[in-house]
Amino acid sequence: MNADPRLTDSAFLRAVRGEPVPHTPVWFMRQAGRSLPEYLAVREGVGMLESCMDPALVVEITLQPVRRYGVDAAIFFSDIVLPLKAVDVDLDIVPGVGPVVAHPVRTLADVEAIPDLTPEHVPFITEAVRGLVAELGGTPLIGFAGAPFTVASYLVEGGPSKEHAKTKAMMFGAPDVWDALLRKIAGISAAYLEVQVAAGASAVQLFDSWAGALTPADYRDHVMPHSAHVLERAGALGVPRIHFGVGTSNLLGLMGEAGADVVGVDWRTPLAHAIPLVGDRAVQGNLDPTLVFAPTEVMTARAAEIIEAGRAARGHVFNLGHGVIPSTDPDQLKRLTEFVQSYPV
Ligand code: 1CP
Repeated sequence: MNADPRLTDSAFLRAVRGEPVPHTPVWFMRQAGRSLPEYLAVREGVGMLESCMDPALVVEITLQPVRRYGVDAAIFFSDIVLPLKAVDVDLDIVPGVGPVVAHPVRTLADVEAIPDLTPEHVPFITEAVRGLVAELGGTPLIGFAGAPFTVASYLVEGGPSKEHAKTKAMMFGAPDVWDALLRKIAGISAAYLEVQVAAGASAVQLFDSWAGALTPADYRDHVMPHSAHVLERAGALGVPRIHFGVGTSNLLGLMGEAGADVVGVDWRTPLAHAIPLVGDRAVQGNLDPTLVFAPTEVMTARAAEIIEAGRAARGHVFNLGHGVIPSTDPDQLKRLTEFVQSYPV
């Protein structure tokens, strides 16, 4: 692990450990993908899941934003539902919609029918990560997985959802099924991260994108122990763990306590508010992704405020407050990267 000394000493890993940095490291959630013309070109006629299972394509797509922007970390090109597909859950990622599950999970028997994930289910992931680490040299690769609540939402609803009503109905009304489901997903997500780290990923991010739908008490009682299990298994491998969700200002303390080294903050919560809540941990974020559509000087003025606020944290990794919006102008992200990397530390 971390064989290349440039990795250990990279701005990203230094910030994550709370050490002095040469510049504030920056990467963007969903940097690989829809906003890049070179992405659309290589994806032409290839389905999303098919792309994720093609190591050469995964290497190329993951590297595209690193080449174009010179960001301080790469995020592995995959999806949070890919490990479910790998264990043969009948699902697809439908263009313009997202993950769609053919037979939503409702009963204990449905949960028990989902196999656990072993490395043999995902040889293409091992191959892609190894290939990437060789190409990336001193740029760290962030592996990722979906957190149990967010992945459960797709499995129970059958697709994207705003209210997560069926999911929460199971959580409130069928606690035994819920517990079994979250335990199952936690095992799959942890095993998926273990494969990525074993193949050379330098850090991991656990995406609990939809956890903001929960009250702190419900998160603590019904979700947090399962996310903590995933983070604990990743931590046992010696890599830093980033824990991110959207609309989680009421959960930031718990998301840190779940076992994160870095807490991702969405754009709605000012870093000055978030930092005292996460304790002695680094933060990641949190420019409003729509600010890249503003004039460059408006965008960079906001970025400067965020870097200044980040000084109060143990460490700060600059990012957007959620994923890159598909219609984003790549040139504007390039200017943002250069601005952050040249801003005095
Ligand atoms: O930089 C990258 O693009 C890295 C790869 C990546 C990541 C980290 C993709 C590719 N998906 C994800 C994670 C992911 N997938 C999350 C967590 C991050 C977040 O909150 O944005 C979630 C919730 C998903 C589920 C998902 N997959 C959605 C959201 C649907 C909804 O509920 O609103 C969508 C649209 C997808 C499809 C998808 N995943 C990734 C891409 C590039 C796409 C678009 C499909 C395509 O290009 O055909």
